[in-house]
Amino acid sequence: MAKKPAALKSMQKTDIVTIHDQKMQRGSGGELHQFAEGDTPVLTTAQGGPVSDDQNSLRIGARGPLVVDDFHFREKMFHFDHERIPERVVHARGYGAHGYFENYDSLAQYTKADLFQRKGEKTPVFVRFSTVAGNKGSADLARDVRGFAVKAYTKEGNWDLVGNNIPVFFIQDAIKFPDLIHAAKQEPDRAFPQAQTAHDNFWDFISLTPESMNMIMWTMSDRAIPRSLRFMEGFGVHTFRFVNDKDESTFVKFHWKPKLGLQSVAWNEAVKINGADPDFHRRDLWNSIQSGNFPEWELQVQLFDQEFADNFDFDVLDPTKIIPEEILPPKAIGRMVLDRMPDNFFAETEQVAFMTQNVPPGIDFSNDPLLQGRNFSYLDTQLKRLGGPNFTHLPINAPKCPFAHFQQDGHMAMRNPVGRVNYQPNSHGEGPRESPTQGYRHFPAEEQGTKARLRPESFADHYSQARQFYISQTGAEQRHIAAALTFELSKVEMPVIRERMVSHLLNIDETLAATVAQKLGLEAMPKHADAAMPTRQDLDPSPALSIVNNGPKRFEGRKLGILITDGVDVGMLKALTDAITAEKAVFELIAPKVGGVKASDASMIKAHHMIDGGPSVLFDAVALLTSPDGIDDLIDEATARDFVADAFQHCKFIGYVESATPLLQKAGIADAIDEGVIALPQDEDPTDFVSKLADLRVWGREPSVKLGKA
Ligand code: HDE
Repeated sequence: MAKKPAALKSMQKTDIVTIHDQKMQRGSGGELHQFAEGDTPVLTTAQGGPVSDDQNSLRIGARGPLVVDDFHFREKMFHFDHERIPERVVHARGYGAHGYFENYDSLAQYTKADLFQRKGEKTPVFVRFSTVAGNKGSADLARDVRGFAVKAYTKEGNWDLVGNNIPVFFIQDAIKFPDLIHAAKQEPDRAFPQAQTAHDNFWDFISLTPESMNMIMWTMSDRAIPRSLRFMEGFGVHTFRFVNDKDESTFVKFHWKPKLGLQSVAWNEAVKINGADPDFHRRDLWNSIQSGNFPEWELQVQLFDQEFADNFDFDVLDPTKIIPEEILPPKAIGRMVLDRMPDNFFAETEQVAFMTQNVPPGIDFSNDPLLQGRNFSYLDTQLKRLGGPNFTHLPINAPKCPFAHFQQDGHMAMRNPVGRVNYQPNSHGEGPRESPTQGYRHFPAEEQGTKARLRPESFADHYSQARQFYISQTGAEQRHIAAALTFELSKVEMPVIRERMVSHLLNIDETLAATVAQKLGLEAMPKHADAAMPTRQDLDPSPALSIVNNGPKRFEGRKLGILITDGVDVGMLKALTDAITAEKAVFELIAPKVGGVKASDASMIKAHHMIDGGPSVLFDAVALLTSPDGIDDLIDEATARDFVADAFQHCKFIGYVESATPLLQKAGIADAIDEGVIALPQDEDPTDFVSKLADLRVWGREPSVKLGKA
């Protein structure tokens, strides 16, 4: 017979033992149970029964089999086995926060929607940001569109504006959505690549779908690798309608503009962030809200009438097109502030159900065929994901205004009607009745036509706005688009797909096509893709489309990484961190050891990261505050060299004290010092350095880095 384990023997000797740091008390039968001390609640089953032992399952003899009487074990395991619900078929990975929308002024002229009637009125909101293609556990910095879904709990029911961070979409008809998403996600036989469009199926579908070309310019741009969820725009994409109390309609497009401006990362940086911190965007939103730096967006609308729509170059119902802001300037109508994280991720962020068809009186749909298809899909998907028709009973989905209806029963019904009457009309004089005056009235648009499967002629120009987007970018941004296309297509194994894509690029911009073809090593230039309509060369660039041109010119909300060693000059460190804080930015300290360093005045300064865990990709700019003695701890560290070399390669500002020069040499940049590599002389105020950080990046450095001149 095998010997009893020592731990078991010792347990039998005492009445109170500690297991996994918990005090356990022996019951009358010798069993162990929770030691309920003071007001520590006694652990119970889901049925409320007190639990005596949650560490050991019921068994026959110390080393014998488990027994089925153990209802506590059975219930605990049953519940665990059913903890997961299906992840969203798209936008599976997301992160949400609560906040409010504050209306600037009455919009009664355009809409009767209650939330827009009164100046200063605040409406609670819940926002969920997401990537599209990746699974729930995928990394935040995938090259992808970001979802930007806002649920406003208005006094007349929930309004869901389920948008993206890009104002156009891949397809013009919802019936293509399953194909698009099948092609974008992992290939069905091999189940990879995860959270990436860099594979044959995606580019095959795209290259056979010319209507996607405008969107492709956007997704290959830096918009698809945002630096922070706080630094990206949101768009309702489709044309909607505002309807006022006279039943007059105005077309409207919705745009969220981040107060802290737009910013993205470099592709090489994104790849490294995904390794260093796959939760980079989540952590950033969590940290900023928890520390009281509440992200804010302004809601702007483009308002237009039928006459504008009739005269605009493109069809306003076509979701692959924008209306340039220079042609129709947006009007700011309110602001949204996110100021509270959910108490529980699953209950709120995972279970929130956004539906485009949730609109209050005063907001209506247009005939955009993508929007109309979405209005069908979103209700359907909630049933599958949340398991029944009562998902509106979940607190995150329930309206915050009074509501009354006769829907009843179904799985997990939690709010149940009382009394006899569950229908209307009724003779009891009880229960709610519809209200023709207060109730939602669809805009009485006159529609006519032949029932058929068709695509309007007015949707046929697939290249002109793609070109307009491309020519609106700065040189650096255009380089990034070419590099992204080359990278993605380099992962495509079928040469015919690469060639077909280049044939589309020829219709957008010949130089772009030539660059990509050359970088891919295409043997010969393909012919231009057949186009239903010639590309208009006369569309003016739209400066609003460039991120770099519209940079915030402030460091506010960004993060400086300060590399310190033993002997760091405390005076300088304090001056630098004070200047950063005054800028409403944040800083983190990186040191050879996370325990910290011994500073010039012999005080101990704790670090946020050890050098291996705090690569420079996690920061917007870096400062090297070494000391002549301390530099020895870093000089032979590959991670310290990468810290500096990456910051340089990613075109970041680098501040350095003289003793850090050997590190610049190791990183190979000592001879490539430019306006972004800034000496921080002893006893000089670092405010100048901090004010230069407002430019965010030194994109002019990029070509020299690429050519390996550094
Ligand atoms: Fe979605 N989309 N979508 N989509 N979408 C979903 O709904 C769908 C489209 C967007 O954080 C699903 O609850 C169709 C455009 C966001 O919970 C599903 C079509 C835009 C989110 C669905 C589109 C979006 C979704 C999956 C083509 C930007 C995440 C889970 C007609 C304007 C919301 C869910 C969240 C989610 C269908 C196209 C944005 C299946 C059929 C265009 C932000 O219903």
